[in-house]
Amino acid sequence: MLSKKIVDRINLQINREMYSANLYMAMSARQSETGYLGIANWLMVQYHEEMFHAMKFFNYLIDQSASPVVAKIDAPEITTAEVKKTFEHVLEHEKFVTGSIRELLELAIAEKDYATENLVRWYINEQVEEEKNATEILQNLELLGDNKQALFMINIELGKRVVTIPVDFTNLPPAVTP
Ligand code: OFO
Repeated sequence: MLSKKIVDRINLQINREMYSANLYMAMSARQSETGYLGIANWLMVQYHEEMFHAMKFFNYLIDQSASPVVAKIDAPEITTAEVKKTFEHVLEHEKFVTGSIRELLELAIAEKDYATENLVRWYINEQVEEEKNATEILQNLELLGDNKQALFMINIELGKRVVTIPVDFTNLPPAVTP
């Protein structure tokens, strides 16, 4: 059985994952408006990834006979459609999420909650990937230069990204199986 502290903290993380999903969906909309449909695609795939992250925690609470809470999600603040600034925002946000996941892991360890610890370690690994993806895009922008030709190429490249998570991620096997 999970402690109330752990359940509350997982519910906070569900909210943060759903905020992440909305943030990337909003960024995707801004890129579509400026014609960068490949970049918009990459961000929309990221939206699906984030909903998968949220749902994995949601299912874990269900598996543990605890109650997931679907709370109010803050509206994402997007101040620019500029591509480099957008990916700087993505990286900054992912670093925030990494910190949040680390906090959750530390709580699980302090509570000797080994099942939650196992689950959260999956997210620790996932965050390495999340930060790496944003860093690589920023490095490519640095290498190619932040000009229209470079952005055109990056737009084509990011347009190739496809969703690799299960299509129906609401129906996962027990969440402790990463
Ligand atoms: Fe982008 O990793 Fe979840 O939030």
